[in-house]
Amino acid sequence: MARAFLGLGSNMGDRRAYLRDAVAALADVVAVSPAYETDPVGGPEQDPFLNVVVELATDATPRELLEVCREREAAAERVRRQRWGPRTLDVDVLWVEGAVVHEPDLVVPHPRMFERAFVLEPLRHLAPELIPADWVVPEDQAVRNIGEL
Ligand code: GSY
Repeated sequence: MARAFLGLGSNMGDRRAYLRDAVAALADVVAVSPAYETDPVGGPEQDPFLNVVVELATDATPRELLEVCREREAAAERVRRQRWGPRTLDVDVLWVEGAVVHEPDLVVPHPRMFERAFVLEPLRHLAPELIPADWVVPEDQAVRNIGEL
């Protein structure tokens, strides 16, 4: 069994429901971070996201986890009209214990996770040892803990 973390975000429609439904459908969930309301990072002007990080104890490979992420996005009838634009659900493989992957459609650990407050602040509740010692939330990435999902 490996420890693994997935990042989930939504900024369209009933954000909480999209996240709750996705988490409920995941196998091997060990813990769910508090939900964070977060400023959008990148892309066009858009509404704030709700983000959570989920911890799994899993035998799945990173690629199998990517498939799980895609299935959850499809189940949310993911709408995304623009690259980096608003979406009903985004699910990313963030980190898998012992795994380093560099493939065109899958990079693990996630290449931008250590720059993103919407990942690191929820992750801090589950795996504080993964947060860089010098990490501070950038001024342009406001995040607010809104409690249990
Ligand atoms: O990469 C995940 C999708 N995404 C997000 C997100 O989940 N939260 C915030 N705050 N900004 C984002 N920009 C993108 S793209």
